[in-house]
Amino acid sequence: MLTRIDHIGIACHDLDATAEFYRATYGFEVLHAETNEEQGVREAMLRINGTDDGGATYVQLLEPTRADSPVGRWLAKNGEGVHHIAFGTADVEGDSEAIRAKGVRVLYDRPRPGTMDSRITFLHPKDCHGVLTEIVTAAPPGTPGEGSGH
Ligand code: V0V
Ligand code: CO
Repeated sequence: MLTRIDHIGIACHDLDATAEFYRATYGFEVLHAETNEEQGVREAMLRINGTDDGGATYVQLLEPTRADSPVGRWLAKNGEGVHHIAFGTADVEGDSEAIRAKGVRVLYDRPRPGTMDSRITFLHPKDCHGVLTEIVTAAPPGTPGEGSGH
């Protein structure tokens, strides 16, 4: 069951400058930053609020590490802006298989590593009324990447 918005993914040219905008303008601090070579992104997670199920909601800032990557291609075509929305669930495998059974293209056979030790998959934007949609299960509480934040 999808229980919350986990994050809004925002594509940017300069991660540090964009994170500074979010800090100076809204007071949102970077909780965590990492590079995901498989996805071709440097990313920063800004924790906005906690949620009823113990997870949290973030803004995820994404800077491409190479032009030939989903975010690199998207930025070249569209410029900076909202790139994807991610819904949180305790069961990314089960929920994404149930969504696949409804005829929506799920991009991965098995969830792949996401930020903060989460597990993620994506739904094709052309099957979701133009929205690239991510399904994410946060790392369990008590592990270094737990979704509840600190
Ligand atoms: C592409 N399209 C989009 C889109 N990206 N529409 C809405 N939102 C987006 N973000 C449209 C595009 O305009 C084209 O439409 C069509 O889809 C095919 O796009 P393309 O230019 O050929 O782009 P590709 O080759 O990049 O393929 C698109 C997909 C790709 C969605 C398959 O971006 C992908 O695999 N995305 C999933 C992985 C990802 O996005 N990773 C970065 C975030 P027209 O022009 O034909 O009408 S990583 C992340 O979030 C992490 C690690 C996390 O922890 O959360
Ligand atoms: Co994401």
